[in-house]
Amino acid sequence: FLHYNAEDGYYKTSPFEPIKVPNVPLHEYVWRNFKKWENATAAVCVITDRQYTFAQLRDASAAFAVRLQTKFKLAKPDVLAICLPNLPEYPIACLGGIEAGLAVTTINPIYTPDEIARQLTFSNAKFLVGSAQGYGTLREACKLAGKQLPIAVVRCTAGEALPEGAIDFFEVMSTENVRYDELRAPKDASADDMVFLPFSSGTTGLPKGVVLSHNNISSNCEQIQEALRVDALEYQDTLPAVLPFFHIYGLTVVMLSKLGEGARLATMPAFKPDDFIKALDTYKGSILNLVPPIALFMINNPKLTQEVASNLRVVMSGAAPIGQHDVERFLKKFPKTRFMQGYGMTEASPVILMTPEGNTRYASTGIAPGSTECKIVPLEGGDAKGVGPRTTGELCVRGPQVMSGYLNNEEANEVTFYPGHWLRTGDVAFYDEDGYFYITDRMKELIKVKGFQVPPAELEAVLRDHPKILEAAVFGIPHELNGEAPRALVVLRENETATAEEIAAYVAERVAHYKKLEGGVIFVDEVPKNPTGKILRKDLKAKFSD
Ligand code: 4UW
Repeated sequence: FLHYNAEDGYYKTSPFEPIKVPNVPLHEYVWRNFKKWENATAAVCVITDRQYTFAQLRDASAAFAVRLQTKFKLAKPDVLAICLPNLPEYPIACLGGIEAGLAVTTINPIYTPDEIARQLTFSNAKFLVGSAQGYGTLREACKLAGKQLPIAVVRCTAGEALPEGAIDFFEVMSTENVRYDELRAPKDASADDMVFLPFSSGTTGLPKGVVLSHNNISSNCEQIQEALRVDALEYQDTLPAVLPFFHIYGLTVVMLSKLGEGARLATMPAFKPDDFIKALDTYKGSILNLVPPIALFMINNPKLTQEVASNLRVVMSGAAPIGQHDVERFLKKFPKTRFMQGYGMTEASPVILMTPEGNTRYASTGIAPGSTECKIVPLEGGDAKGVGPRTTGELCVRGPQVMSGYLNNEEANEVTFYPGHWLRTGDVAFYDEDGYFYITDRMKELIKVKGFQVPPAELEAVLRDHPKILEAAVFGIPHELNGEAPRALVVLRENETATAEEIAAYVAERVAHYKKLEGGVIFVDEVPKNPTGKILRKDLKAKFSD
């Protein structure tokens, strides 16, 4: 599967069959086989046991879609924002918005009002779905963004009151008195229209809107299924859904691809050891998508025995590197599971590589799924031609899952793609003679904490707003459990003094907690830069990581 041509140099294609691009609206794709399992449970809350069958989930989504159109007068190209923890209602909000013809932007529910406001502004969202608990934060965010959005809230427990001014989500998804025949597909709808607008910092700078189409996401679901083979009718798979749905990994790989195959989602609003164990034990979790810190938790927690996890047949890790040694320890403790690794990024819907069945190369993140092409380009770029096996360079990818580009950002698109719509991942990798890829480093400035994106530019902007700070540079240092931790170099203004604790606390107040300067603050006289004023992050890492 290694090819060569004059334009691309060496590139790898997939050993899997090419996938058929579904070319239908995403909600139709997800529900395409739902008749086979309509009375099975589609989503259940591990905390409250509140649950929906596939038929209930589909009907509630359609009801929500009708009300978005008729009551709230929303239509393509409006954007729906969802700022929810993992709840069984999440897919209702998401697929309902899509069925109404809207694009969906998903927001991290632990964001600060400032962070939420920024995404509301960038995405130009017209309607917001949140939780009753988060309502105050959402109101504040709307105020900061200068928007008066309708906010529908999910009440997670029976006793929870509806906050004043909020719309009851249970009412807008109610199937009572709904006129489904009033639902209108957008006139000029195409499966190449934007369906999701998640945010990613890509190779550099602040978060940017990633335009993902119906076909991008449904193609990726097809690619995942080809390698993973969920079979609801044979295995009645349950997926403990602990990875957040707002992140592309949870959204596509966990929520949409699994609902489309008839698996049951056991949702958890946050990672809590006891709930997680309950999802495996009581709810019989059989397929589990996780990030490396959760794999470490499973290895080290004595309560989590092979017996508790006796239904677990597949485990898939991704979003950050996992050590070969940890995979081996995992398999020693859970020998009956198939351990897979996946690699991807928001800009590719996200899956780019997956380890196939029977894989024992645990240091590898796998091979290209169906219809995906990969090449390794020398780090200095040059004419962007791919190199042969066992040579490291930047991994570039092409396929039906790759975004069309960042929203309204030609400048970023220009540097993110090589000619021929090859997406530059910003990751350093090589492949072996059999086409297995190995991620060895990250050349982009992004920091990943527990698999979440922490863009240094965002923290640098927060630091620069501090009255005592003249300049700042942020980079990642290795962290045993979380993978990486952000560390800041800070130059104070003349005659100012400050302590590291004071600066770290200032940042902590203004960002979601995983973005905190866990790696510490170092005061310096100047930040090392190249002649054009660009921060030399590689040098910072080398010089200030100890
Ligand atoms: N090893 C090393 C990995 C790996 C990795 C990602 O936040 P984003 O944009 O996106 C993600 C997507 C995670 C994901 C996708 C598909 C999949 O199958 C799976 O696991 C089962 C996980 O996190 O961050 C993208 C960046 O995260 C790093 C890498 O730097 C990439 O560019 N990354 N997966 N297995 N590093």
